[in-house]
Order: sequence, then C-alpha cells, then structure tokens
Amino acid sequence: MLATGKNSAWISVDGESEPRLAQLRRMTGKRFMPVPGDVVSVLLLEDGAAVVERIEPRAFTLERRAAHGRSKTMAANVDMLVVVTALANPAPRLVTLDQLLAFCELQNVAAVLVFTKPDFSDPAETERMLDVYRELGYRAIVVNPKRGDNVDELREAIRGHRAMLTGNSGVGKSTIFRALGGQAVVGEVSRFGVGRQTTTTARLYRMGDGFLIDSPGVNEFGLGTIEPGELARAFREMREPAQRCRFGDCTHRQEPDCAVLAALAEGRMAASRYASYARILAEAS
Ligand SMILES: Nc1nc2c(ncn2[C@@H]2O[C@H](COP(=O)(O)OP(=O)(O)O)[C@@H](O)[C@H]2O)c(=O)[nH]1
Ligand SMILES: [Mg+2]
Ligand SMILES: [Zn+2]
Repeated sequence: MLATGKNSAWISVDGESEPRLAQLRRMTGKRFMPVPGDVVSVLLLEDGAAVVERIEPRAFTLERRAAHGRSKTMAANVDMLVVVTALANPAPRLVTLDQLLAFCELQNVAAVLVFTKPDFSDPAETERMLDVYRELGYRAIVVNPKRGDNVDELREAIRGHRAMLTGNSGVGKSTIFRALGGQAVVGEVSRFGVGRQTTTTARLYRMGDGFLIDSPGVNEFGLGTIEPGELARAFREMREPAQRCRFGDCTHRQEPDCAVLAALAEGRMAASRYASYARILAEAS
C-alpha cells in the first residue's frame, strides 16, 4: 500500500514499521501507476532498495472526472468515505457533501460525516444541520482536530475500514489525518520527485486491518451522466416518495402530483438536500 509518485512510491512492506521508497518498474505497454490503497508485489533488492513489480487486482477504484472527459483513479480498495465539511471558514458547501453522499449510495461505499471547526460556528445551527443527516441514518460527528475533540469517536467509526478523507480544500482533512496518527512528512512524494509538496500528493496511514488515505482536493467524484430516477435513489429521503409520483419518469422538478415536491413542501425533505439534488441533476444533464 502506498502513496503515488511518478517514478517512485512510498510503500509499506508488511512487517516493517517505516515506509520505504520503491522504484516503479515500467512494464511495457501497460499502465503502471499505483494509487493509494493499492496492494503491490515488491521485490526487495540486496542493497535495501525496493522495486514495485506488480499491482494486485483492485477490488474497487475511486474515479474522479478529469479534463477532456477522462477520469483519474484517485484510490483503490476503499470501502468508506469520510466526508469532511467545515462548519465555517470556509462556509459549508452542502452540495459537495450531498454529492459525495450520493456517490457513496450509488457505489455502495459506507459514509461517515465529519463536521470541523465547531469553534467558529453557532451550536444551535450546527445541531440543526447535523439533524438533517442523522435523521437520514448517517453517522455525523463534530470534530475539532486541532484540539483533539471527538477524534476518538471518529477513530472508532472508521476502525477496520479502508477509508479515505474527502471534502473541499481547507476543511481540515490533513489535520484530522495527523490527529489520528497519520504522519504528514513520511510518504510525501510528489508526482515529480521526492520532497516537493504538490496538490497531487496522497498519503496512506495503516490503522489495524484498515487504512486511512489523505488526499488533497478530493471534493468530487463525478456522478457522470445520471438519470433522475437513479439520482433520486441516491438521496435516501427521496426513495419512498419517488415511487408515488404520478409519472414514472418524474424528474421531481416541476411535474404535477410529484410526491417528492409534496414531501419538500411539507417539510419531510430538507430544502438544502433538495437544492443539492436539483443542482447535481442540472450539472449531470
Ligand atoms: N479552529 C479550528 N481550526 C481547524 C479545525 N480543523 C482544521 N483547522 C484548521 O484549518 C486549516 C486547514 O486545515 P487542513 O487540515 O490543512 O485542511 P485540508 O485542506 O482539508 O487538508 C488549518 O489551519 C487547520 O489548523 C478546527 O476544528 N478548528
Ligand atoms: Mg490537506
Ligand atoms: Zn416526482
């Protein structure tokens, strides 16, 4: 398991506590770019150097939309996203949060919500926002990683999982990573060589059976082109009403006798969640 680099990667070899730098051997005609979470076969040389020979088959990959309609693999073998949102500084962007949750629903990945910077926010407002998600059955934890508040509860929530921190820049992902024991310095390999910090740096910290990945700027996993019906299934509170709309192909935007719009009007769906649904749908079509 490792953090990426273009020609080299930090890997942790079983039985060793310290990661070591390994060369990536290029295999002709084959893409060879390990990502965090990959399990690799390593050849240990006599001089102590390590050569990554093979990437084991990935059970699962997280893809991010890149330029020109291509996608970029961000991580492999992840089974949980830790979706981090700051309560303030920067102000919460709930559409990012809801899109990441929708991604988890569609990909069958577990999700834990973490809200940071409670010291800058109004407690009553925070409770209202958390209630929206707790009522939907999500686990939501308010963490102050700078002071260490509730870090143990988060550790418990991700125990045994292969988790990845996601969320907008500046929300506290790296601070959480360090508070949980992940090291900031070890394993920092840029795509262009050792020692330079770039936005593509990713880090992986082994925690018991699982791991935690800190990867900068991971705020969206594009849902691609998605049908309204499929997106509605990714919003837990829309599943039931969506089955009662008059039209089978209802987009839940302006149709008559739309049970989702009725639920929204009656306060059974949070306005912010519906706004995220409409926004994601507009961007996906
Ligand atoms: N006051 C306060 N600052 C925080 C909290 N969480 C993170 N920070 C600060 O927010 C800034 C951005 O954090 P960082 O971990 O780099 O965010 P990242 O871009 O998501 O990795 C840093 O200066 C942190 O010290 C918090 O709960 N309270
Ligand atoms: Mg960071
Ligand atoms: Zn509808």
